[in-house]
Amino acid sequence: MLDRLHLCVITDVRLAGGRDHVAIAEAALAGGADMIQLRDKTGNLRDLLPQARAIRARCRAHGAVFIVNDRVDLALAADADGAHVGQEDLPAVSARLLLGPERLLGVSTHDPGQAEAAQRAGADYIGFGPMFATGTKDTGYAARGLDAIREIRKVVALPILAIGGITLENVAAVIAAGATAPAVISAVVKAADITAAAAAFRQRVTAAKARG
Ligand code: TZP
Ligand code: MG
Repeated sequence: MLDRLHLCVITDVRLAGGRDHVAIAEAALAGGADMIQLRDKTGNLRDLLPQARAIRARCRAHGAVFIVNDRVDLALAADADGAHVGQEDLPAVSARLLLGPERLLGVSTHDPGQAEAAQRAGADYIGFGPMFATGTKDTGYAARGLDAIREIRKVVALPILAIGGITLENVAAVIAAGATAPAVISAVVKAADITAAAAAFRQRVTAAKARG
C-alpha cells in the first residue's frame, strides 16, 4: 500500500501562518495528500493528543495514512497508523518493538548504510534526504541530490519518501530517480491555499509515475 503513495504532507505549524495541525491536515487531504505526518517539536503531549486523534479520524475518512513524527507514545495513544523516527530518536528496533508488527514504522535516513540498517530493523518505509537545500530543518547533512536516490534504490526495496527542498518544479525528477513519493513541508504548508498546493503536487507525482 505504501508503494502506491503519492504525497506525504508534514504538518509544521511554525510555517503555517496560524493554521493548526488539524487545519493543515484537512486542507492537504482535500488536495489529495495520501499520507499525513504530524510533526511538532515543542507542543506538549496533552495538547497534541486530541489533535492527533482528530487527524487520525480525517485520514481514515480519506483512506490516507497517518504517521506521528518522533513520538511512538503519541502514535500509540492516538491509534495512528504508525510512527516515524530519525537517527536521534528511539532506535528503529525499539520503535518496532513498541509499535508491534502491524503499525507502520518510518525511519529517516541520509546515506545507503542508514537505509540498509533501517530495512534490517524492520522499517516499512524510509525517509531519505535532504534532497535539496532546505531552510526548514538543519539536518547537518549536505543536499543529497538525485543520484543519491538512485543509489538508495539499489540497496533497499522499501518505499522511499524523498524529503528536503522538494517543490513542484523538482518533484517529477525526484520520482523519476526512484523515489516513491515526496514528503513536503514548506512547499505545501506555507502556501496560501494548502489544498491547491497539495493537489498540484498530487497531479505532478501522478503524471511522473505514469511516465514510469
Ligand atoms: N528532514 C529532512 S529535510 C526536512 C526534514 C524534516 C525538512 C523538509 O522541509 P521542506 O520545507 O519540505 O524542505
Ligand atoms: Mg525525529
